[in-house]
Amino acid sequence: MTIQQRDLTKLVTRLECGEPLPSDFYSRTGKARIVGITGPPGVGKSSLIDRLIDELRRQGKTAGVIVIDPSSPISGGALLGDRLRMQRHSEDAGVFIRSLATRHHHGGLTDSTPQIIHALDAAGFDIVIVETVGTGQDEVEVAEVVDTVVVVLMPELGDEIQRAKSGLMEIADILVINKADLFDGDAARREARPPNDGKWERPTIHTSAKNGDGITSLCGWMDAHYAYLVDSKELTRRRARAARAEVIRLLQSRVRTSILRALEAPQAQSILTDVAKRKLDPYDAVEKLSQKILGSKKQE
Ligand SMILES: Nc1nc2c(ncn2[C@@H]2O[C@H](COP(=O)(O)OP(=O)(O)OP(=O)(O)O)[C@@H](O)[C@H]2O)c(=O)[nH]1
Ligand SMILES: [Mg+2]
Repeated sequence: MTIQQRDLTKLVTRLECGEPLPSDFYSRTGKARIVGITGPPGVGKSSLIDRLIDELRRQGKTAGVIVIDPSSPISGGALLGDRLRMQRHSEDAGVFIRSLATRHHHGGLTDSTPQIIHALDAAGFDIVIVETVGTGQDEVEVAEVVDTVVVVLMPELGDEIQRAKSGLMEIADILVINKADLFDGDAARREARPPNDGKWERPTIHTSAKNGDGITSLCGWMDAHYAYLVDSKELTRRRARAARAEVIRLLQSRVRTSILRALEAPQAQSILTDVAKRKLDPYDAVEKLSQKILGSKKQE
């Protein structure tokens, strides 16, 4: 580890507050495997990650974990104990766990998530795991920033979740059906195998975070998926897409800030007043304002 846990904690806090990554960090990223673990509230994502950490550490790998929106509306504070259970790894220098609060109701990413992933990557963790609550709307976001998407479900989910499932299925590289101990599902012992004809066939793995069944198998499939990404050059494509998405997000944020700033100018205020008074059409207002803000003329 090139950076001490304590320094990393401070750095992550600064990133969370919107500071950019120190300039020498980004060039050191790209080595960690980034895995997203997403799924409806309460299916056992955190409990699975807790088990995964054990398995990864047994293999001598280090892990950074980012948990987004830990207080889901359904499970709420009652599961604090489970979150604390994950924190049992906090004494381990090979594990770093950080929860990030989000304003989004359905999970998704916080603005600083990509930067924090980079920080953990540059800090030298072998694998960075991002937990998000996915209910069918925002999960595309997580798919944009990770290499491998693990979607966690459990049998007998409610109707609403069943409907949202298709959105989740679209982004899943690995599908996990957790809580196998509660249902008749055979806690699968399917071993990881290489993709067929160079194509990735999404496996479905039954696990129990409660008794540890299927965790080794899940780890094996995560390794197999990464090997597939490297062999098929899909990793390069996914990372190019992630870089593009990140730049677009930052540009949007920058442009939005300059728009808001420009609108404070008296001239802009009077344009807005004219729109409110129906003296000026909103489109014409945009035409006038965009020339001031972006220095650009209307695009045909
Ligand atoms: N029986 C059983 N219970 C489990 C299993 N995995 C998790 N649980 C329980 O299910 C509840 C939710 O587990 P979490 O790990 O907090 O689930 P989560 O998906 O991270 O939940 P949120 O982050 O709140 O969306 C807890 O009470 C866990 O103890 C499992 O494999 N079997
Ligand atoms: Mg959780």
